[in-house]
Amino acid sequence: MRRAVCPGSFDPIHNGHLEVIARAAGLFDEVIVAISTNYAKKYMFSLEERLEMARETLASLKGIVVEPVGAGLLAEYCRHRGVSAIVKGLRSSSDFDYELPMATMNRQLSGVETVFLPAEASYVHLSSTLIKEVASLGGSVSDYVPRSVHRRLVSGEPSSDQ
Ligand code: COD
Repeated sequence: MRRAVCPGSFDPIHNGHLEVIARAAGLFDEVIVAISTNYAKKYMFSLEERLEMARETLASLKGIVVEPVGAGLLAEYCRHRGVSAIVKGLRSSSDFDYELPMATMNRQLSGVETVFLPAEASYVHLSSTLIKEVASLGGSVSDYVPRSVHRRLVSGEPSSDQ
């Protein structure tokens, strides 16, 4: 079985992420959407909420598993879970410059390859950070996030553990 991982904070998951995850599911037998928690980082949504939003949104797609990934090395997680490829979406050359050293390091650490998929043109400008900023200032983000995320963004309720 060819198993891949799409790692990220997904704070929150948006249509650019979803598009890459769906394409990855067409290339691999199983795709793990691995939601990370970095304790040095401040999230808008708790880990439970980020897992819930991803699961609600991806429920209809076959071959996708959503799970949390701890604060340790992604390479170690890949070895432990029998993952042969990390799939990342690339929006720009600066994404590539940021990702390339990590891809090389992950391959040297555990033999896992990184597969880069070019971002869909209509989502190339999307980031979770920009979406949260636009939503917090009253702009419409309904074209950019799934319904379960939109509902939480517009309710403006802070997550319970932040
Ligand atoms: N279109 C397409 N793809 C997109 C878009 C978009 N509009 N926006 C984001 N993406 C993709 C990118 O590939 C990104 O990597 C991924 O979605 C997740 O995005 P985010 O913003 O949710 O995730 P990040 O950047 O916060 O996640 C970083 C990781 C957790 C992946 C990274 O820090 C990591 O690998 N950490 C593990 C610790 C580790 O092993 N460190 C050593 C590395 S060698």
